[in-house]
Amino acid sequence: MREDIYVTRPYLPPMEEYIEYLNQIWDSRNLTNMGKLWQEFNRNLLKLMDVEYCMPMCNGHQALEMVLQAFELSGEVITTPFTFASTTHAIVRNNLTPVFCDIRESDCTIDPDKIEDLITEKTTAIVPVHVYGMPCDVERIEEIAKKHNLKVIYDAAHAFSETINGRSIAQFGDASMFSFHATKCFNSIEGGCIVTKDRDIMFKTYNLHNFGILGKESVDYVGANAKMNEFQAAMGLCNLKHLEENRIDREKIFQYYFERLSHVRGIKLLQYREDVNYNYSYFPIFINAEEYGKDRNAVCELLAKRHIYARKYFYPIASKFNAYKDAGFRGDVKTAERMSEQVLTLPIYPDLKLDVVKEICDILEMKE
Ligand code: T4K
Repeated sequence: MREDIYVTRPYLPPMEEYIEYLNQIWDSRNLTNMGKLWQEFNRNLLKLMDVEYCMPMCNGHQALEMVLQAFELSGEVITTPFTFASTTHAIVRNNLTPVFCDIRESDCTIDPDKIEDLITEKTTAIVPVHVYGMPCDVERIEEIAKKHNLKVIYDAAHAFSETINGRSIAQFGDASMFSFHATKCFNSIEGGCIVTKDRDIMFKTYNLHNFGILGKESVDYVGANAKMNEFQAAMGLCNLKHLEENRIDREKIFQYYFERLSHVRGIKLLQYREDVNYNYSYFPIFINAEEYGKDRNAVCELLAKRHIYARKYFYPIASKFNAYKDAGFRGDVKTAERMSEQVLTLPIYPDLKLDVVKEICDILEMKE
């Protein structure tokens, strides 16, 4: 019998490549606190993303929380509910109020046409999400932010290494957070980073992530511990070497799904742009029960019976979280609600066999 199939599987480099770095750690006895491997990893990230400042951290969530704190925001932050729990939690844990903006049907990112109506005198920032690695409308968002004097902090957890019209996605907004979690297209076991062109924000985020310590005898901010250790940095360094070959392997799977599923009645795919170099981390499909004849949950169960574990990323949407049920956060998000009830993200990872992808497409085309 074939193995169980999950929505993703972490890429692991050849073990001897990791062991080379482990030898360096054993020699140096430097395990954490911005050591040599962390520094080397950071230099490589800076080059790859073509940004002024970058800082690897223990995970993407902490990175987002810290950078939001560094901006010293107050009041309301406009964001999307169509995302992982981390985005809104990072806002709420900074004592900010999320205001939910609806998404575009074409790519599930925040709808720029709906942002301005939500701006009040309390609004201080926009936190859009490049969900599934689909770039937000960065130009429109920048225009709106400039006009209303708002900060833009991207949750770019899914968008590592992407480019828009040849330009690194990391260059947009006042700052961006990328996740290097095991389930992402690039991993440092757990991990993430912040990028920005603002020197002061980077300086402050750096200090915040190390307890707010400024010098050996000076603690200037109420920080936390969000440091990336040397074992994580080592995995990041190994995996960077395989980034492009992995992207190419995922692209093949993406193309196969796309060709087979784009014509299935009742299944909708997102609109992919010619000018974006995608990382192909996710393959979301949207099932219209009336047209397809089965709803999303039924399809999910059908696949699970064959030991194929697709996921409902992102259901429920953040505005429906139990955690926020008494919070009264505002926002009319009908498109996000509908899309989240229809979505199923299919397995995609570099070594997923094409036979399995074919099997999934056969099931979805109801040939079996
Ligand atoms: N913003 C956004 C938009 C995000 O999507 C995320 C994280 C963040 C912020 C925060 O970034 P981090 O702090 O995580 O760096 C997973 C991930 O844990 C999470 O990182 C990710 N988003 C989210 C979309 O997916 P779960 O709870 O669905 O993961 P889990 O454990 O169910 O894993 C999914 C599948 O992956 C499993 O069925 C099997 C496979 N898997 C997983 C792990 C951890 C493996 O094969 N090996 C593994 O080690 O959240």
